[in-house]
Amino acid sequence: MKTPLVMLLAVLCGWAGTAAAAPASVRVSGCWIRLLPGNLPSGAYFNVVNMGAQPVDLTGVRTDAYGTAMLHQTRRSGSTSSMVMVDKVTVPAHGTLAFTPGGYHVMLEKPKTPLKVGVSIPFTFVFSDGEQVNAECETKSATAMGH
Ligand SMILES: [Cu+2]
Repeated sequence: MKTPLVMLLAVLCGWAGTAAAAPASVRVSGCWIRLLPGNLPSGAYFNVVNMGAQPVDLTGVRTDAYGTAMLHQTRRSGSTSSMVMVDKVTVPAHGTLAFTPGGYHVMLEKPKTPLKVGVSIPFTFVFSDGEQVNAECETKSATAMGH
């Protein structure tokens, strides 16, 4: 009886060890949403910190609160600015990338339920190395400029 139990434990521990092997290398902090009225798209802003020795790409954002969540970049040329969709945003090794009004943001469209200022919405940030980071994003008024 003894040997099978030891083997079983080894298998279980080995599996658990594999699942926990990769320590989190990225962190998302200070996430907030500039909530615009009605069906206007809202922007989400946050900081991504890469503690790893390799650059990592943010490739997508998921939330149940909105129908679509896309990575966007605001680009200025002269006095006009426009938004473009981007596939990924690279966070440098040992670096921080800030998503801010006027720069990178996550464009949120089609809210599934009406949202109020001052609530926290769960988001999942998906990275190119397979890591998925959960963070809460706080809704703020349309005139908010960040922290
Ligand atoms: Cu946008």
